[in-house]
Amino acid sequence: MKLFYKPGACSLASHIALSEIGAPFEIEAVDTAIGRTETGVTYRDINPKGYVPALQLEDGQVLTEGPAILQFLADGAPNAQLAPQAGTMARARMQEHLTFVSSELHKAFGPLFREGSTESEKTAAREAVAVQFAHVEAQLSEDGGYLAADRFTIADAYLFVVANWANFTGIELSAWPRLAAFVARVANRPATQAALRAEGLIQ
Ligand SMILES: N[C@@H](CCC(=O)N[C@@H](CS)C(=O)NCC(=O)O)C(=O)O
Repeated sequence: MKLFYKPGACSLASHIALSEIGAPFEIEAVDTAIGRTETGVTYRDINPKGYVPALQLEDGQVLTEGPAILQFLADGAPNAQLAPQAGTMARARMQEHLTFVSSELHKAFGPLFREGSTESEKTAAREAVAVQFAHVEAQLSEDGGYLAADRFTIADAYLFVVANWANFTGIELSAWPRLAAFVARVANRPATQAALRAEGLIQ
């Protein structure tokens, strides 16, 4: 399968999941501004919505929307234990986290990346992110671990990617010490390091 991605974007969560699973996969970078992939393909022919991530399967089908891709990957590789079994309360909790990161946290960052946002829009966005970070801080335990206590899941991969955007948008992550420690913990996982390296974000 092939993941269409943009370095450091939300597609990095799917890249981390693929890396955690460890089966062979391909990646292809997308310049969403011009709508082309690194091999010159018109990206809207792959994902008409124009954004990343998109996952192209061996049979040609394309799956979009990060949380759907993450769950598809986790369910297809049960040995990697990246998601609790479907139908369990633990799975519902993990979906609760995924949905929160997607619809509340990820979207709160929007004006900080959007070209043409005014300073007051950016200030309001930083305040909105801070409100959501406070919720996450309250979820994380004092002594380390992940959203679902001691087991890393795809929700942690997504939270890591989005929380790490603080470092590029003028938000001081140290204001939320458990979250800052969480970001450092996930960053140090070998699979995360491999994905960051493959996207050219670290050496
Ligand atoms: N609903 C989509 C949103 C994906 C999304 O926001 N992708 C961003 C990067 S994080 C993107 O490709 N934006 C277009 C651009 O940056 O030009 C999902 O959850 O996968």
